[in-house]
Amino acid sequence: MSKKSNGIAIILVMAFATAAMAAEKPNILFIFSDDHAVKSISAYGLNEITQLAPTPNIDRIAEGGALFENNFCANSICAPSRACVLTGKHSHINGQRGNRDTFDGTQQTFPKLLQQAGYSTAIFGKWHLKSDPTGFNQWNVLEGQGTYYAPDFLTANGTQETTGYSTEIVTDLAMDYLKKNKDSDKPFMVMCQYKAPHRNWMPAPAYLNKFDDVTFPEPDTLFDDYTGRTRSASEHKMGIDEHMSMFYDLKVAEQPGRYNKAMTLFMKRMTPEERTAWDAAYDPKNKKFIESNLSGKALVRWKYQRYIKDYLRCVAAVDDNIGRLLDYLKKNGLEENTIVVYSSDQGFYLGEHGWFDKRWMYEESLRQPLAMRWPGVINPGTRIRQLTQNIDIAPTFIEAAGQKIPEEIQGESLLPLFQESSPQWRDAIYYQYYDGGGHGVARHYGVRDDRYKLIHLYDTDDWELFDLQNDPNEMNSEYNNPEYSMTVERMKKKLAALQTQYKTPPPEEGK
Ligand SMILES: [Ca+2]
Repeated sequence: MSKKSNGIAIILVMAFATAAMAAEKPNILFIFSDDHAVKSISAYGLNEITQLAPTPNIDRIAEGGALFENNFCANSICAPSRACVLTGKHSHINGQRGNRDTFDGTQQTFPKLLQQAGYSTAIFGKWHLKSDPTGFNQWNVLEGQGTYYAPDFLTANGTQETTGYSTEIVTDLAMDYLKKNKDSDKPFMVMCQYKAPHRNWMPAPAYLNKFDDVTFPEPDTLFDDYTGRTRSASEHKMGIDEHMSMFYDLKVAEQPGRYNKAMTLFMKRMTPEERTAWDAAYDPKNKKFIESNLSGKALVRWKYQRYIKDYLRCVAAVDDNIGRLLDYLKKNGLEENTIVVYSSDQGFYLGEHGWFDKRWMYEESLRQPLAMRWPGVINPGTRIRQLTQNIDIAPTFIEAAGQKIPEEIQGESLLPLFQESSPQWRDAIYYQYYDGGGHGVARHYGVRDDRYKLIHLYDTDDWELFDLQNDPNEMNSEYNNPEYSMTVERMKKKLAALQTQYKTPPPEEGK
């Protein structure tokens, strides 16, 4: 089939789909977590983590629709990624370059366009954009990063205090909204945005002893020595070995000189019953740890186990609560006409390169999970291999709602990817991280295609090139390898073309 006739076929299929959509606009349930690494989602495959800690409910979304195998964020940090999702634009255009910026809520966003299309819109949970949410009929958002226990919510009517566990409360708020709108003629668009599994990984009471009898295999690069790359990786401040706090991150009770104010305040938010459950779970494990007097690699290994287990305990609660939402849709006849999306703001290091946290353009933090179920439009079991990005979510929802995608949106609607024949699609994605200094990560931008990744650490003018096919763990930059000189040249051209396309300012004008 020629490209032209292929295009016509897609347009015809889309025309039918659009006609069907116009008759009844789909509801949208957008479930979004924080820092959830692709590697810990079993829909992406069984590995050393998911075989011990599967995510059956996220998998339900993927199996009932599409799993995006190559989905990426545009800027791997919380607030910027959220702004990319809302606007469909890169950080330098939407203005949210780092976590310290305040989101300009007067700009165009997909929730505003959906409201104009007749949707009832709401957001519950983590917002993290400082300004009040705009474009929502209801918003109950966590104050700043929010807390795992007894989180305070900001609303249009002031602060709402709660007791209980964040993931469960956010789910309850979303379900209350769905129940309240049950008899409404309007389609809904609900954003259910969990704090979990963000640092400092505090599990819910029922999950405190989950994985106690399990030892998770360590990633191959837990003891990375950072040779093979530019100086920047070695200048990190996100090591499990040195940069995790014993009390705040690892829940070993406070010791003299190890006081952590934030963790103490988090603990004070627990009810007496929650605190009792917490101490009953951690005290015996901590006692055993202190008595073992570990040091060196053995200590790093212990920290890794404590970290990965707490992270996965938080993920397990997210997955269970997604199950509650999916069951509600099914029970109330909403399954057929609701688009359900699961995603997270970026990926995360689960011990790879010895790290926790995100920010880098390396795979673990660049990859962003994305699964989308839409019965009748997306065939169950669909696998999308094209390079997609968080800026594609807004135009997808706008098109699904039967609206015209504004010209200035930089992402692409994902809808053409659901057709059987391959549509024309981007062959590379652009990335830029502006929030220099946090966790020792230097500012950088880069380009990734289906095999290579070129990174420019522009403050020191260091370049890295990775061949993801031969070096999936990104341990050796090939930038100075003469065998890759043609590839470097080609990727630099691609980078320049994307910077022109996305109107990126010269780096010195960035923040
Ligand atoms: Ca995040």
